[in-house]
Amino acid sequence: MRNPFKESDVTPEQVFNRSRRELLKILGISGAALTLPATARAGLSDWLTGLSAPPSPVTDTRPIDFSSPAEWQAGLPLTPENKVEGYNNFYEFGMDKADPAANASHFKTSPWQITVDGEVSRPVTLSMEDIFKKFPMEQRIYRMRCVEAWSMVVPWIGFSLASLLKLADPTSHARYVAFQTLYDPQQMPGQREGLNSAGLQYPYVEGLRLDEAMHPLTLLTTGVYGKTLPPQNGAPLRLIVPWKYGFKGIKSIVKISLTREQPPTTWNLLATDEYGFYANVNPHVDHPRWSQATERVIGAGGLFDVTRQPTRMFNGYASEVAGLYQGMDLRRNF
Ligand SMILES: Nc1nc2c(c(=O)[nH]1)N[C@H]1C(S)=C(S)[C@@H](COP(=O)(O)O)O[C@H]1N2
Ligand SMILES: [Mo]
Repeated sequence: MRNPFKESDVTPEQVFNRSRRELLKILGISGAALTLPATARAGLSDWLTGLSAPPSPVTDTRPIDFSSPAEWQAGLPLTPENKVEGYNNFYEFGMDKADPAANASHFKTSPWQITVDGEVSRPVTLSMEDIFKKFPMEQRIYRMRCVEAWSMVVPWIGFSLASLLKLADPTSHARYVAFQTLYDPQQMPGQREGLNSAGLQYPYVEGLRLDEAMHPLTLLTTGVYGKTLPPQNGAPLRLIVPWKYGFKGIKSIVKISLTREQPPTTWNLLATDEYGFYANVNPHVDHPRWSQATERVIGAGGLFDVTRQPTRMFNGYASEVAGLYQGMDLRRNF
């Protein structure tokens, strides 16, 4: 597969001198396409805005103590820090890749509490201070693959979600885990804008099957690049499930509920045919509007760096997680 837009159609000069709207015209995107929901434009705005993400603004991150277990240090070239922290999806803070870094810098992440409830024998509410006291932090270098067909390699810091769930002690009825982002329209402009924020319903919600949630790779993430998460990356606590598309990695979590039934998930609520509950990275199952066979590598390059690589089954984690889906039709359970 190739990039849907011909680089030869646009020169760097044009890119820097023209408005986005004009650029869309050059690229042959009609006026009608501009009124499509953001989901339909995701790949496009991605291409237009992300490749030269500016350095991220300074936020009040602080260093974290962590170990670096050898098994998680995958010898992969890291995506530069300014891209990880300047090229984001966090629709509560805007729809373009540079918006979250620009708009979330004053997001108040302290004090912060997270509650684990539902089908558990010991519901718990923890502050971030409790979290750092109770759970030793580990650096884990994971591949990250967005459903929009771009990818990064990120040195996250966090701990296995399983340790937190064990603390709450799921009952025998627990089959799924539901996650919820903070709902605070005062702080999160996207939550005030309704349809202007891609039509997503807020708070952002996500979910996993209990066995997926208990898998050692599933990371509750508190930091990146040696320090606490910047707001645009989902401070102070977000989920990372490296074998699934990035949208499963819900940010700024305040609530985790163990449930009997499969919980609703934000992108699935918006477009059921396009974003499934499982969202396992799979090069053989295309998105209805684009191929998932390859991915654009977000690297150190500039605007016209369009390095692509093949996408791997389960994002390269098949030997660890394929067993979770034995006997399942992955085309139906996309
Ligand atoms: N609450 C919330 N969580 C979210 C999103 C969002 O818009 N809101 N975007 C998701 C998507 S589509 C991706 S690819 C990742 C991006 O994470 P990053 O910006 O840290 O790379 O966050 C996910 N988590
Ligand atoms: Mo994404």
